Amino acid sequence: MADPIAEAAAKHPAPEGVVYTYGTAGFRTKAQVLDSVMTRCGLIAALRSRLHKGKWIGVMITASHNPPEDNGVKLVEPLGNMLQEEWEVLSTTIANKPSPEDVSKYYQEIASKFSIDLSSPARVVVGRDTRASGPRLLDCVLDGLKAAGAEIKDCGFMTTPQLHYIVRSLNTEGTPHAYGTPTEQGYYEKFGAAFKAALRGKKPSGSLTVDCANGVGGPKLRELIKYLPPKEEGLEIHVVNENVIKPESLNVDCGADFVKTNQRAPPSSKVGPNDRCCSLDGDADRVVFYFKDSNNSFHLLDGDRIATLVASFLGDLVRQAGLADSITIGVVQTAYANGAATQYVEKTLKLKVDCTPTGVKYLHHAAEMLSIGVYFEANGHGTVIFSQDTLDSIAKHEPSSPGQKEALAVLVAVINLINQAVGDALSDMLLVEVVLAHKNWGPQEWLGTYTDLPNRLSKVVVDDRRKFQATDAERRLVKPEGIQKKIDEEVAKVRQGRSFARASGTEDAVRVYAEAATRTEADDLARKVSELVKTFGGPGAA
Ligand code: 16G
Ligand code: MG
Repeated sequence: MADPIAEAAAKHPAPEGVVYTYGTAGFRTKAQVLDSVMTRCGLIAALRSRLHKGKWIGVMITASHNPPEDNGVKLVEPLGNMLQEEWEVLSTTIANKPSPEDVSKYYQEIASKFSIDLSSPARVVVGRDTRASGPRLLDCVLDGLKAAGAEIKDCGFMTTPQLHYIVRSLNTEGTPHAYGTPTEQGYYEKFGAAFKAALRGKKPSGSLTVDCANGVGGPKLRELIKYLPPKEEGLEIHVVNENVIKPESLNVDCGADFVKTNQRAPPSSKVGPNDRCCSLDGDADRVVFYFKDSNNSFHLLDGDRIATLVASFLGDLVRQAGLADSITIGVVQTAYANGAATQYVEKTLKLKVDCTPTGVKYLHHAAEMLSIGVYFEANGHGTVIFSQDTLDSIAKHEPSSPGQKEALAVLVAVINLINQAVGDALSDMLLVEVVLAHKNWGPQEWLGTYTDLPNRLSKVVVDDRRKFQATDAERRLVKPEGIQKKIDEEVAKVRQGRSFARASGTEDAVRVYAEAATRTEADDLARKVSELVKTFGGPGAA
């Protein structure tokens, strides 16, 4: 008897000798070795949907900020969050099955383990970024989905957050928690209207130049602009690096990762002093801001800055609306957050800070425990989530003065402007603009809230990064034995020192972060800790 699962797997055989891992943000590697993985992810998505009683599951084909020749795939849960960890393991296992028959057998095993009825409906929605390998890899996913008998919605080009939005909207349609109209147009309508409402007639000063990394964010931002107030009343946006016709230019000398890593504007950037700029990454789920001052010095306003700006604004709104007794705000960061940002949140804003391991899913999860959880990685991934209790308190709150009423109106509009399904560069960008407009701030005032400690991020290539095992939200190493004590000794030698080393989740390397009171001390500390990592991770080291 024909076995459609094995047939689909046979159509896209696994290359020999490649080991795949569903990492921090899905499978991600050279596009040429991903065909088999795509088909198998299609199978997993169909199973996952059936386990969720036919709810829509998302499949996003993207490699985010990686070079143009890479690609990847990640799965999206019904409410728009990242795939549950147990299923990351199942995905890794099926991706590494050698033969089509093994794939089919494992597919059946998952079905019986979770009592999944393979004849029940499965629904999967697929999106992709603008990479040249996208169409071929999409076909591979579709072959998997068809073999599994899933209903398919192909959204074509999408930013990652747009796909998350559509998944969540499809699954909440017609319920009291309906997220939005489950179409791309619905996305623009929702966020465009919320931006206008949140501005409440305030006009952002100057203009904003948006570097779209030559990725999918470019055409999608062009579309979104049509739904924003005209520039005379609202925000004047200049779109740059939007060449999606030339996929080999994706993320090259532009985009959020370039700006954050090199601490400078893209070479193509032609803006004047104090002009606000921001850069998206290749799938537009990450954004950083920056500007040059009148001395032509570059200043980065990264994820830490977005978190502090937004947390302070939300704190003010909650207080002004008379809701401070029932709602508390917390900020979630990773160890990469600058020590000065953490201190500013704790001491100046007087808000609680949680620290989690690197990766959006960890921050998102921690933020879900808070009534208002503001989470951002320094690299610009992040959003704000509001608990159901918080949303209910806001909905039923009766303002007792015109001031309270106004603050409440802004708060409600801001909630609609935030993509709670996942961090969204376009929605985060509009949110920042709203806050700056309300505070009547330019980038200088924003930068002036606190002074970053000088810091250095280095990468050390080691024989086996798995030797490096971290604890305490990746702030300390438990393995290799003895290394942490040596790191502590180096940290103690510099003023305001802090340093940690962790194995990358996306590359075969160990990353070292160091900060200190001065640039020289920070650089020195990074160098010393990198040397320790080399010694402890070198050939023959335990
Ligand atoms: C992935 C993660 C990002 C994290 C980065 C760390 C998502 C969507 N993306 O890009 O959050 O900052 O990996 O990379 O979770 P690293 O482990 O190589 O340092
Ligand atoms: Mg990305």
